[in-house]
Amino acid sequence: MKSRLVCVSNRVTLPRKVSAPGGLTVGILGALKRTGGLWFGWGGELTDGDPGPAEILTRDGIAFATVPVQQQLFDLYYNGFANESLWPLFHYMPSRFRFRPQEWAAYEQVNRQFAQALLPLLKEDDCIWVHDYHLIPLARYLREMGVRVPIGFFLHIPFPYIETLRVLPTYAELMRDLVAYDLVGFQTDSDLNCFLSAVVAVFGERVVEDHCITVGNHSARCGVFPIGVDVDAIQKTVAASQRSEPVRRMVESLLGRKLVIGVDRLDYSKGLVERFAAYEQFLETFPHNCGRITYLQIAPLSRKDVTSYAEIRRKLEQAAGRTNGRFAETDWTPIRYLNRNFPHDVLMGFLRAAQVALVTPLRDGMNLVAKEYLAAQDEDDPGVLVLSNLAGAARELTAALQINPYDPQALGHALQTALTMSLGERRERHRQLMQNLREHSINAWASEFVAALRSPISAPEVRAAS
Ligand code: ADQ
Repeated sequence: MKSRLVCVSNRVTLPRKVSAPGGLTVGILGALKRTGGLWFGWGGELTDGDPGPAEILTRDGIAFATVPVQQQLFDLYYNGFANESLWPLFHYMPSRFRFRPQEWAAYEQVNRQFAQALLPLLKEDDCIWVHDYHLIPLARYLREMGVRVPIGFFLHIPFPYIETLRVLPTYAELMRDLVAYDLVGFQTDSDLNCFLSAVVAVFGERVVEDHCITVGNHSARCGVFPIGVDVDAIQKTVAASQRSEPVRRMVESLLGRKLVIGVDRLDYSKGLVERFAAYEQFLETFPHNCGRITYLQIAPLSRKDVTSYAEIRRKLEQAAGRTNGRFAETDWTPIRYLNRNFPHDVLMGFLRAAQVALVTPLRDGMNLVAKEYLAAQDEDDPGVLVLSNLAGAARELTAALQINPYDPQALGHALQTALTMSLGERRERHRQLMQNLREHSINAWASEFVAALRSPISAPEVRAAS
């Protein structure tokens, strides 16, 4: 019998409680639905005292084990070190980066508490898969507590080049913690190469051989595991959701106008401010589109307690108000801007209805919305994806219309090209993109990572960086 899979992430999304959707939730649930197992992490509660043992709820073969985080640590750990130090730096935005030693200390302490709470739940032949930048030190603490089972780590966001990473005063400690894993996985070749640049800077060239890093008496492997989507499941969902009330109402409200869509968590890395500015410029440059297209931007609020997120929210409200004030007619609004979550099936129905998707992050580990949009299309009459060349997805989705998200003119021209593209070209691009999507599915992502983690060192299935 295969060993049990234990996934660990900062936040556990309990069944029927998807309030803050994100790519990580989609990925972990996708992996655990296939194999069953345990998902451990923060359940969303804060406590004044000791976090205590995990609470466990079992549904459909998955055990959800949640712990609270201490009130006085949460803000420092989550809003502070994770989202004001690591997130901006790993997204190559050092101007948004800040470092506070007490936040780093809280980050380490929460990781230690996670390890303590996970320890009693572990079985001898488990295999642990830790997700994302909130939990980099977890393996080290688990090892110190005597855990000997394989522990892997997957980074959902980009890994920066060493010269950017060096901005972080504790970068060497983070590198020490990363190489304490048995397997470290990245979204793209470029992230893996950046990681290796940091390994060499911290430990020297001699420690790396064939994507195996040996420090002291421990060896860690590293590889590329691009996350994907479940194409068949999305197509099934779309078929049903097209007839659903919210999707029908939205489509009817377009009155035959073409729909341009954006779906992103409200985050500065997603390039929304730049996208809104480019759309305003687009309406100026190509005025015949006025009254003929509707841009629907869905951007649920995230990380509300981080200052820079409040600032970007204000900027977007102003930009949407300005564009609508400037171009709207009594019977037409250029931008519909919504800060809401939608059930997954409704969202897929919206994506299907759009002739163009704008996915223009300033930096992104992968970007699942780009892939979901493609999977949701009608292959006989597919829409066009306008994609940032700074998203991890751009490495695979080369048949999308790729642009630099900082260049408003390029974005405007790509949007115009997308709106007027012939059916033949749309079909051909879509065909190529779908091939890619099927190759790098969510199933391939999870099964390849877990197989590599379970297999002994020098696993051939760990893909090398090119
Ligand atoms: P995110 O930054 O959250 O993920 P993304 O990959 O686009 O970004 O995933 C977002 C997910 O949330 C998608 O599945 C999307 O459908 C869903 N979603 C977004 N808005 C929604 C809404 N209003 N209602 C319902 N669902 C919504 C991080 C990294 C990415 C990486 C993923 C997965 O930042 O680069 O692709 O993890 O590894």
